[in-house]
Amino acid sequence: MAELEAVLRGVVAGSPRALGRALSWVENGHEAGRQLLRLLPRRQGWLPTVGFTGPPGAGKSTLIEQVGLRLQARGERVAVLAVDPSSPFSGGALLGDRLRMPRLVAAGGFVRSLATRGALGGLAAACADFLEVLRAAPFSWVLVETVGVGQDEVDVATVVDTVVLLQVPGLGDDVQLTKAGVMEIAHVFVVNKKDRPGAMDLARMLETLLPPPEADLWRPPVLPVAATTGEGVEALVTALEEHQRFLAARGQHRELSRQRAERRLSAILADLLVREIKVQTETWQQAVAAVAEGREDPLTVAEKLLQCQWGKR
Ligand SMILES: Nc1nc2c(ncn2[C@@H]2O[C@H](COP(=O)(O)OP(=O)(O)O)[C@@H](O)[C@H]2O)c(=O)[nH]1
Ligand SMILES: [Mg+2]
Repeated sequence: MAELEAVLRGVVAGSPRALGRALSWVENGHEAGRQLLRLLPRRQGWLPTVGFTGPPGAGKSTLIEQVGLRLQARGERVAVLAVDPSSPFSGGALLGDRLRMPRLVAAGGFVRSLATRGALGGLAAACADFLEVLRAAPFSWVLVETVGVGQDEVDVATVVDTVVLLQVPGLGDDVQLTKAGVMEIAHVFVVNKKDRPGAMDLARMLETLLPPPEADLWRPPVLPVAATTGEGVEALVTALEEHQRFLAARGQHRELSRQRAERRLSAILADLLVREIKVQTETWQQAVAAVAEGREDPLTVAEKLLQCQWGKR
């Protein structure tokens, strides 16, 4: 208990050690993590959050460090989370060893990579919990890197305000772009590695895929960037600030918070309910068998299980 209190105090003070501790507890799903989440002070005011997504090797880590450095130089306090939606099999090693942002850490940024194994409510819920920890600390921007592919990218997009989608030339452009649902979630398109051939063509093609500008709707900019040299990064930071201002000016904060609360509650509730029902192993096995053997349809079986569960209360 004394340890929990010390970690709580450390988180609020922004101590990297305490933050590391707190995030590990949450990552591992320990009781200490749940306790911490219950006791964290709720922050007043808005904490801008930006998700960076795109294929492996696109330059997300390189770009995030550059963006972070520029924000720190302006007096902002930056935290970076790299979220690895690892399966129990990959063990979460995908990002851990590769995520190094030495310059950003030297400039006072906080950088941490996390896995989301077995989180109640899935990847988005785990991410939301990590962000909750950071919200109690004195950060002014949070940048999230995802190693997601497909659905994971879309999930993470639901817990951040601004989604940056990285594309790079020469990867088979059509494949990148048509991946279901990924175009739709982006607020800013970055064509990284603009030093490479084909970058400008890719940027022009992206422009043609965007819907025509409409009054009062956010128009995602397409920004050619070279993360390694920093070229174009200033324009990206400006775009991130503009998108944040756009959300604030339209009173979107309240609506975003409401949507997130609804999604988190639904996901956690569904998980809790399933766990509760599965505890009754025999009933559960019978139900699974009934569906597997085609004796009953899954909707009917689910409704029966739910009724039984309610009848017990
Ligand atoms: N030529 C070039 N290489 C880049 C650029 N940005 C990143 N890279 C390189 O691309 C590789 C993958 O970068 P990384 O940031 O780890 O990509 P991530 O997997 O998306 O996080 C590294 O070798 C980077 O140095 C760029 O703008 N131009
Ligand atoms: Mg990376």
